[in-house]
Amino acid sequence: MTATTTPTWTAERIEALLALPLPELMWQAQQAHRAHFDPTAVQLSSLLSIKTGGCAEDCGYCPQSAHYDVGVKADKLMDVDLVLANAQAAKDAGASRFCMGAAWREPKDRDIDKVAAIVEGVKALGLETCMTLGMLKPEQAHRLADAGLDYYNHNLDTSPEFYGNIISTRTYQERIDTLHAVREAGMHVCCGGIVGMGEGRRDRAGLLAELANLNPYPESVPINALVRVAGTPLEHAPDLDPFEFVRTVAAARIVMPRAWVRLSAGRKELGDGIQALCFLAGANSIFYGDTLLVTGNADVDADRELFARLGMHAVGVAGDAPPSAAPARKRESIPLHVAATES
Ligand code: SAM
Ligand code: DTB
Ligand code: SF4
Repeated sequence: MTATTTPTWTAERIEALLALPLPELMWQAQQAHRAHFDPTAVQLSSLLSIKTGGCAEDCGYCPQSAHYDVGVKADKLMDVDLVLANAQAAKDAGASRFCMGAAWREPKDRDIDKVAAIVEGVKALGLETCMTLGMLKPEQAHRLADAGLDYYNHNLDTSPEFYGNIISTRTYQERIDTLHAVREAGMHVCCGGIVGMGEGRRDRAGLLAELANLNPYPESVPINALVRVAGTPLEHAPDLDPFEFVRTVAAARIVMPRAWVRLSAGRKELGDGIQALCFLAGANSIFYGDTLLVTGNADVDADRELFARLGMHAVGVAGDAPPSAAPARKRESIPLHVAATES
């Protein structure tokens, strides 16, 4: 009997996928999608910033970095009651997962006590929980897992080669170390990146290769389209052909066939046509609700209308959970200046 080997996705192989004629790439992605998922079903995650602004890191895309003058006020950690009210509203609106983000380089040990109480409260509402709090030490990851945290989001953002153009205060290896700590603690990994920061196709392939070769690969893969915020170093990042975004989603589906591939930041700017192509390319999750962390998201009514036009539907953890009511506004989306895209 011959031993089977796990295929290894190299950046070269993925770059070749990205270069396929679009109909061929879409066909391969659709086959991978249909092997594991209902292609008409989309999972809804709702996002809340539980600690906004004033972050010590210098991520060049981020409106929450203290290094840039963007007009985002630094807040302290939100009270648990307010988080729970937002979580209930997200659940009522049809979300199955509640994702909470904090603008920290890394949480302090005393922060972990507070966020553990938040995790317990949100779980008790019957929602899946996800947090993104920056770098984690192994013992912090274990404490979050013990509190019942289902997913931890920590993105690699781009290829190892391009990374140094975007961030100087945290290394690629530190991100991988946090992902290992999350995995070791028994939580699901949510890890993806950003498209449109001036990187090349080879960098998009390099990011996907890093993700696909995590063993196991992430259960959840957010693909963000850069939101160009005035005041950040990437404010004037060059326009990217939106079909490159579609290609990236399709390749993500092929190399991580069982993952939830999430259309994340930048959906509003992508427009209905490109989003529809992304769903056909294997995207099966979105961030749903008025705001992302501090910038605006696609409108919930527009999302419902788009799903209806495409004959698609929302799924929850325990079966279908179609959106029933608009989520309550959690905080005013800050009127940051977001540059228009070419599409
Ligand atoms: N501070 C934590 C961290 O960096 O891990 C958690 C929050 S951070 C905002 C989560 C992710 O949001 C980043 O890794 C990045 O991929 C994405 N993100 C931030 N600003 C963005 C922007 N302007 N456009 C697209 N994605 C963005
Ligand atoms: C992810 O990959 N995208 C989300 C979530 N993980 C935390 C954040 C998007 C942020 C977009 C810009 C903002 O509103 O701050
Ligand atoms: Fe801080 Fe996260 Fe923004 Fe980087 S992406 S500046 S770590 S909040």
